[in-house]
Amino acid sequence: MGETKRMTVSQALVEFLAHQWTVDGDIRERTVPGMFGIFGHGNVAGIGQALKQFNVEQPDLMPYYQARNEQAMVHQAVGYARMHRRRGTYASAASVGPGAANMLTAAALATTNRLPALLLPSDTFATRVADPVLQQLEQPWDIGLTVNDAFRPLSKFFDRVQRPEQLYSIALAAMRVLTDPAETGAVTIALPEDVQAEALDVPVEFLQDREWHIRRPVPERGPLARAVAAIRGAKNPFIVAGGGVIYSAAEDQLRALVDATGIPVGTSQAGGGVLNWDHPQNLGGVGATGTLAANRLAAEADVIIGIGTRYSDFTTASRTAFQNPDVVFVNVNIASFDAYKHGSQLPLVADAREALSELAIELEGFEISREYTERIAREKAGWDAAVDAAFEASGRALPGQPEIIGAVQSKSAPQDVVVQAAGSLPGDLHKLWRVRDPLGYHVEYAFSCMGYEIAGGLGAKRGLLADGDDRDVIVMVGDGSYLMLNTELVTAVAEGIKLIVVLIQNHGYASIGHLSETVGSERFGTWYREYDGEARNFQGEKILPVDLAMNARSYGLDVIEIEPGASAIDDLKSAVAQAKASNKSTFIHINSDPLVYAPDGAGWWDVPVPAVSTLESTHRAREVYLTQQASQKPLVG
Ligand SMILES: Cc1ncc(C[n+]2csc(CCOP(=O)(O)OP(=O)(O)O)c2C)c(N)n1
Ligand SMILES: [Mg+2]
Repeated sequence: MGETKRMTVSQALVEFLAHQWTVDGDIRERTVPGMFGIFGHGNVAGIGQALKQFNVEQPDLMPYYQARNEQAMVHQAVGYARMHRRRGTYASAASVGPGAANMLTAAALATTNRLPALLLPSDTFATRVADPVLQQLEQPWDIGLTVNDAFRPLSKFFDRVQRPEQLYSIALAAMRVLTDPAETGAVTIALPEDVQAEALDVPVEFLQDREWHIRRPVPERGPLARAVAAIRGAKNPFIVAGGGVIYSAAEDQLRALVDATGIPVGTSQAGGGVLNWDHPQNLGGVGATGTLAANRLAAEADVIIGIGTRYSDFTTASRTAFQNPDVVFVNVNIASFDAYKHGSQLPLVADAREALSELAIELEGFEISREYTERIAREKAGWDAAVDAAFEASGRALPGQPEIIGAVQSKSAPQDVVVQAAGSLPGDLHKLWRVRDPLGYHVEYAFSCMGYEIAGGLGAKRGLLADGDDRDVIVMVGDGSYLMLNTELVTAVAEGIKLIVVLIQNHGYASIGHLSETVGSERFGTWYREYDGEARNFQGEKILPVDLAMNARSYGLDVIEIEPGASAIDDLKSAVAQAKASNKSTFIHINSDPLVYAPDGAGWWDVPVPAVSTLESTHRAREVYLTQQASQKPLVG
């Protein structure tokens, strides 16, 4: 046996993680540049001691960061990973039981978004000598089961270090999945608290620098030839670009292809930024929250070229977006699961950048017709005018969300990053936000998790700062999401990390309220109002005395409150400019009218309406639902 070092499992794991490097072409960076930890029993001694020891001996080895909630640790890791195009992410260490369980939501978010996050939940004793310990889940039918088993369905990799010697194989397998573009997501290593503190003789080889080269598989020749033949035979092809284009850093290759061929592009939420908003071929968002321009052309297209998209129901408008009866799908995706969606017979299982380069070569000389080009220009101009109109200040005391977005957009710099996740903002941003940078549009809409906004935004800012990039992160957040998880503002203050937060106060759920109305449930439970004891609901007039500006001020942020009135939009513009000029975090509070909507993009979202009901509103909604459902294409693939 070669040289060894006597250390605990935790010390070995931390030192191992510090020596992992992701390599992508010329870029080489730490795969795990730091670790979050909220300590309790389970990790205060094991991982906590290891971090302390390294903090004393080699402070740069594994920087430690605090968070206020375990869920928010993982959101930050995901925000960072997205800004680094999946090359790096943080580890998140939690104590046993509730600390670990708090990470479940965020694990699902990472996996759903195909973004890497390394989770280190502590487990109860492997020896079970002191069972049941504080916070241990006891299941009489399986005594070995712990809270951490709930990570299994949420993780792309899960294992538990039951014996110290297992660390090597588990750590290596975890890193492979974390850095594999087709498999990445939540990677969970459960660490029993006794094992964390046990010693072993670690081969020095395990602790040396190790490189993980991002795989970029090229398309196979046969599938490529078939895809090219289909595209060459197309009259009106249409590209659906997703997050895979950005993670693969394939924007230049996409632009080259559409410049040469004229094929128009619609983007998913994760694909926002693949082309500048004003590129003539960029029709903006496609699907349920898409633009009229993209949705009209997607509906008629004979060949859909999906690139790095999961084809979520929002992207496909619940399988109503592609109405050409003869439509075929060419799907470029590194994950075969996605490449075969829509029953595609033309899958290209490949890296987006490699596939786009090959397609550009093979499609040389192919161009869409003049007629189609003119149609694209017309539809785009029509939508651009609709956005201009939506951005115009209305002068009403309570501005609508579209004009608020317009004001924020007008004062943000082209490279600034807008962060959002849930509520009515993702849909409005998808339609309206004019993306001017590949990383400028950060809307988490795979899991659409309320509470991601501030934590994810902080992670995104960390990602920028790690590269010495000082552009602003602008978190736009609704009152509902804010109330669900806002405490990472304290973390931002503690580390002096600058965020700009625009809080849109509309006293409830504009999004689900509108949805509730369209499905016949009359906004039940979607307002934040004083409880009406007689009616036994929260539907009354009395809004709550909650003051979220004061809340943010209490955390130590600079706060700007926009007073309702004719000048609210101008005041908002000045506030954003002031926030940008500051080097501290600023919280901008604005009241908004939840009943003002963005222009219609003719997208549909399938949300089932009850088949029988005693309510007239539900009957009416059911009738509309059945008509819309009729255009849904049956599930194939
Ligand atoms: C954790 C979580 N719970 C529930 C939902 C369902 N949901 C989506 S949007 C929304 C309301 C969001 O309210 P707010 O942040 O105020 O935004 P608004 O709709 O007013 O724009 C809810 C409850 C969700 N997306 N995430
Ligand atoms: Mg709201």
